[in-house]
Amino acid sequence: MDPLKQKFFEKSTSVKNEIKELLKEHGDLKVDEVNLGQVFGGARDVIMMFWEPSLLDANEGIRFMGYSIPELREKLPQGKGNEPLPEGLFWLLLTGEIPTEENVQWLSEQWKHRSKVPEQTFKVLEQLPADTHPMTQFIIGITSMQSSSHFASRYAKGMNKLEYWDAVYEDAMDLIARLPRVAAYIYRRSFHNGKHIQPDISLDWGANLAHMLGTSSSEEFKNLMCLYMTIHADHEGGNASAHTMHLIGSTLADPYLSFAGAMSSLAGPLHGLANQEVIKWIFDMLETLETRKPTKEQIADYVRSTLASGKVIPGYGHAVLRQPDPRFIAQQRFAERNKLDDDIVNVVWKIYEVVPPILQGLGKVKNPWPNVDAHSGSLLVHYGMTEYSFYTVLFGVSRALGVLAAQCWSRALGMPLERPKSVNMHWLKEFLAEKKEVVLN
Ligand code: CMX
Repeated sequence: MDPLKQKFFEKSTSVKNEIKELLKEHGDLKVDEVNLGQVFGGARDVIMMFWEPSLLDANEGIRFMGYSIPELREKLPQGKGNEPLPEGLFWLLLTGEIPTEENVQWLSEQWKHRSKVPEQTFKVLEQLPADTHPMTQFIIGITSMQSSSHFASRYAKGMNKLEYWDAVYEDAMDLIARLPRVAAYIYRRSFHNGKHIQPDISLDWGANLAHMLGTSSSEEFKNLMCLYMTIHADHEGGNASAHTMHLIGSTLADPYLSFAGAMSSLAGPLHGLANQEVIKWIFDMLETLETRKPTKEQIADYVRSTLASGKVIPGYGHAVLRQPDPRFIAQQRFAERNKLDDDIVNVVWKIYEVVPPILQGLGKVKNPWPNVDAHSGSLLVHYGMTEYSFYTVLFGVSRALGVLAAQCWSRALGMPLERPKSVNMHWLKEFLAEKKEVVLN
């Protein structure tokens, strides 16, 4: 057994035993109550899922296995620059331990060995018009690799359920290893006339992705990709892409199919597609205002006109967070540390000063602060990637780390088919009538 698999097996077995004991003693303990507002309101805050790799606090932001983003930027092994290596994050999500330099090097090598993308994937992608949305191409690319799923083939041969986690682990490692090449291939065929850049096996996973994208050969861009891939990886289990992954995986559909579903969720503008919407909105604003250096007053007017036309301000608000997103702040720190004097980055920072009070003034927005998507596009533009319809693919490559680690956990812990309850109008009316009777009596 490889060292990461061995460590994950030990860790997940101990958590599994803990859960068994916990359920034996406290299985009936109430952890939550659901009100009618939540039934109709997208199940906000309802506790109904176990997701070991990360936990989101409304004020503090995300913690990966207990570590905040600033802590991870300090503690995880770094590449050539001073940003954490995504390999280290994946190791942490499976084991709960900060890896050593040796551990991440081993993982980097593993992913290189597993990175060959099946020929059929390129052939399938080539059948699509080059202007097909990159997320559509990404989802098709992922499903085209499904025939190499260890889980699917071992299941078909009658795999013992105690081995599910092992097969998911193998698929997770293969998929993560291949995704940078698939993503870069889509980018180059869509926006660079199919002039592809071959992988550089001397580079780590994130740097190699930067290299294959080819918009900037700078070390800074490679560092940015390492940071980007680390901070977008996971955001506990209830967000749409993670939850979709969890739900599909619970049917024992293999990781390729589950991940393709997760990416369909990520492609919605209220979720991951917001990163493209932010830059599109900024570009439209600058074109309308005929300047690359708008004043705060000009931005405020544009924000108000967006709201007046019944649209949201992309990159602002969150279903859980109630403070500026630490992932936004991490990107701001990156720009400051690298002294990026960039018009679009400066516009993003000005928007950050202007938007929160306006959203607060509406009196209904629960979180007026920026989320991760408010900043990411401006950094990509700085390093030459202006084709914003591609941005969500990058989010997706990163999100693979979190949701695939979580799927290893789900199968190791023997999580069952997910099946919450829904109700209809007839049920609600009867329920309310019964309640009224109880109150009157
Ligand atoms: N601009 C304008 N109005 C907003 C808003 C924004 N950025 N954020 C929330 N609101 C509005 C909602 O549309 C809602 O209005 P109605 O009652 O008229 O329908 C009201 O404020 C209350 O919403 P909320 O409880 O504060 O927020 P939700 O939990 O319902 O939604 C989110 C969260 C992210 C979908 C929402 O804030 C939004 O649409 N933001 C813009 C899109 C975005 O940036 N998405 C990315 C999120 C991060 C990610 O997943 O990548």
